[in-house]
Amino acid sequence: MCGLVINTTNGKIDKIIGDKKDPLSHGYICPKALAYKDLHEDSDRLKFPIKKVKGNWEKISWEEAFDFVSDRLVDIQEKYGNNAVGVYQGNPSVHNYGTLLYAPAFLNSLGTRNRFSASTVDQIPHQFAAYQMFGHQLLVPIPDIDRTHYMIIIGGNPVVSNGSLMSAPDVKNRLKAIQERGGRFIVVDPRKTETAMIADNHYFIKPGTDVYFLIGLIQEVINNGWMKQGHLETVIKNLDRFLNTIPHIGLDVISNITGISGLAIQQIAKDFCKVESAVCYGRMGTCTQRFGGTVHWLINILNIITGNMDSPGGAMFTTPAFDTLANPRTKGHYNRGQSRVRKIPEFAGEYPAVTMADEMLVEGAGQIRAMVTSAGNPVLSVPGGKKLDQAFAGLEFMVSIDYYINETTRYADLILPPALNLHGGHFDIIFNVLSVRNTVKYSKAVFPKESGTKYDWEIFIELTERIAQKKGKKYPKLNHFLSRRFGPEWLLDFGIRLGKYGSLKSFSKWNGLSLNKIKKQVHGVDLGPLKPCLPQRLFTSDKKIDLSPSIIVDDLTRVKSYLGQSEQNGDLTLIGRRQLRSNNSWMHNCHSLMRGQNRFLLLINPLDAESRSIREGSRVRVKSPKFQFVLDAKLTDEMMPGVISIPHGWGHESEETFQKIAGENGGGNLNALGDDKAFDPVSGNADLHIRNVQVTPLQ
Ligand SMILES: Nc1nc2c(c(=O)[nH]1)N[C@H]1C(S)=C(S)[C@@H](COP(=O)(O)OP(=O)(O)OC[C@H]3O[C@@H](n4cnc5c(=O)[nH]c(N)nc54)[C@H](O)[C@@H]3O)O[C@H]1N2
Ligand SMILES: Nc1nc2c(c(=O)[nH]1)N[C@H]1C(S)=C(S)[C@@H](COP(=O)(O)OP(=O)(O)OC[C@H]3O[C@@H](n4cnc5c(=O)[nH]c(N)nc54)[C@H](O)[C@@H]3O)O[C@H]1N2
Ligand SMILES: [Mo]
Repeated sequence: MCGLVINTTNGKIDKIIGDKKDPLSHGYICPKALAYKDLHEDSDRLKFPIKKVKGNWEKISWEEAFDFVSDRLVDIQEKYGNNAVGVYQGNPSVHNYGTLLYAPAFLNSLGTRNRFSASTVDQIPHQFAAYQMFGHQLLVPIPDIDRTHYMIIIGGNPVVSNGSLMSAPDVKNRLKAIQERGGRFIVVDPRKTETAMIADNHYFIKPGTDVYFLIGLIQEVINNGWMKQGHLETVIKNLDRFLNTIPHIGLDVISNITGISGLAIQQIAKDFCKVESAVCYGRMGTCTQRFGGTVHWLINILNIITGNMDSPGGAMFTTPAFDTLANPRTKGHYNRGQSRVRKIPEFAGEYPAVTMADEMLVEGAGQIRAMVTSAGNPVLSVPGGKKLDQAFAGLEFMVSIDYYINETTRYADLILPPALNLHGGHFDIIFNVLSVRNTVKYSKAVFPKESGTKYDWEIFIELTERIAQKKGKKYPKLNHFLSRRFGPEWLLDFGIRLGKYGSLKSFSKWNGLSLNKIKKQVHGVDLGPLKPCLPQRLFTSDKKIDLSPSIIVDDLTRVKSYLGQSEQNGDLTLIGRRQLRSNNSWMHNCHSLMRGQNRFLLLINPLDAESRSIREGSRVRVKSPKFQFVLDAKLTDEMMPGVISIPHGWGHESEETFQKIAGENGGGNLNALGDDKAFDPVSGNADLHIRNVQVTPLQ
């Protein structure tokens, strides 16, 4: 989302700098932006389709590739049924407007319910809570970081990530600005992160216990009579039901299970309620755990009952120029079916990624026999990496849309490489929904498409049409014409014109926004700070916020049942670590990101190290019931005792990956240590905490 100025000569990138005039990023950029030069020049990046023939990759033409893929997919569906083809869409799919606008038709043409994505190893709990409370999975509250006076950050490390579900370029200065205007922010995290380092306070919390911390805060608010709902008083429903069901847990019990003292909880609750505006924000750490869905419900509740929802300085909602929420298909639905093997309910048209391997491996009617992966690398990014290796290897057919051979796409029979987005336009459909300010920008292609490559949307169109045709379905002529002739931009333009600021919105807006008008403002258009918009923007049929959705309230029984259990003394819990010069499992082939010291290190508290005879720099073996590997240890007080950390996305151990630099910087697959049985049954999100881990020094 950061505005970039890219200087080029003769097809080469000379310099990449931040665009000072960008209304959101104001000149800020992160190392990933600079690495565009490496991506552009990378000779390992695929530029034509390849097919595996007797174990070797061979170049083939696009026409041949499209025919072959559509033949195989339709054959398999005819033989075993539509659900025999599964689809996994990875994270960059949501950064790619072509994919966002054209993949849905492709998925329709397949008609499979076996859909998976990186969302269920990431943010599904946010979407689940939003769907249950506000009626739309994408009506996710965004912290108004630029105006708040007090912020609780639970399980997020925005200084490294730049803010997630809170897109906030240069977040470090935005956080410092809270302090400069006399406010404060605190971090609750099992690691003293880069964000915690600059916070007013940091509290270690035992992984997976945030639900009790939040119950503690909410109890304090209620018991002290600090509840106030402001303009939402008439908009909420089932408050009494909530007050009757929220468990009463003593602060001493909460303190024992979370590791945060009762006094601290009392103080935080008081601080939160005694300022002009405050916001509680949870992110990856509060999602990728056993209580993700319930935690995100409680975070919303805390903001609502303290008058900090839909109000400046609290949690607010965006009103983007291209409003994807206006499309009824994006609303979401729940439990329209259950997964075949583990009977997990569908949410938003997909099943949890943690059950993808089961669906491929467990034999029987409805088993997945072929996979399509697009912009993803589940072998490294989803728990149970070794099981996924086995599952992908055993498929009858697999096709991947990706410009790299990675740890997942290496199992494909064919890889269809899209053009780099630098070689096409860029527009943030999703991230403008999740940003801390309403802005809009179209970034035009820096280079023309490289010869022989195709955009993601072109790949989707070709496959969609062929599959529809082979299944005897007519592809609508008008769609066909518009989609091919104008690409995704006609849909983009249409959406912008119909949107809040658009030229078709009303007669008085005749000079409103269109894609062309946005294109003319190369630095982007500022649409202003987030504005209160409830109840109008709610998607619930009664225009009320439900404070007690049954499906979540019922989970409180499970929450209470864990109170009696305590982790074994001396056990270690392994958590992941996101890195500034890395992007999940990829961009590890970029020289500019990989140079410097080894960053694939185990972080361990000196107390835990001492009891295991581990010293600074010791080579150690990390072992879980599922897998093991060896790496160097770093002793640091930044880890909570009992918790260790290894970055995710590594494990480029195979020579087969064909990414030279990534291969040289192998590391180990954190998610192979993890168990695909660990997940949050409410939202379906993966629980990425790896328990019962042993760490031993090598002799
Ligand atoms: N243990 C642990 N596991 C995690 C996480 C964690 O914190 N800890 N984080 C989770 C999170 S938040 C996420 S989002 C997932 C990510 O998991 P995935 O989405 O499965 O994997 P990525 O590493 O993002 O892989 C992206 C792939 O997309 C390709 N790609 C990039 N741009 C494009 C494009 O425009 N088009 C196409 N077709 N391909 C493209 C890249 O070459 C790369 O191969 O990992 C999750 N896994
Ligand atoms: N440079 C860079 N930027 C990125 C990415 C990247 O890979 N590199 N990835 C992008 C993506 S796809 C995403 S989703 C975002 C994620 O953005 P963030 O959520 O801000 O980033 P994380 O580092 O995953 O933060 C999760 C934090 O939760 C903590 N944690 C783990 N378990 C628990 C727990 O049980 N309770 C609590 N309270 N905390 C816990 C971890 O220690 C960690 O500090 O970042 C995006 N930005
Ligand atoms: Mo993510």
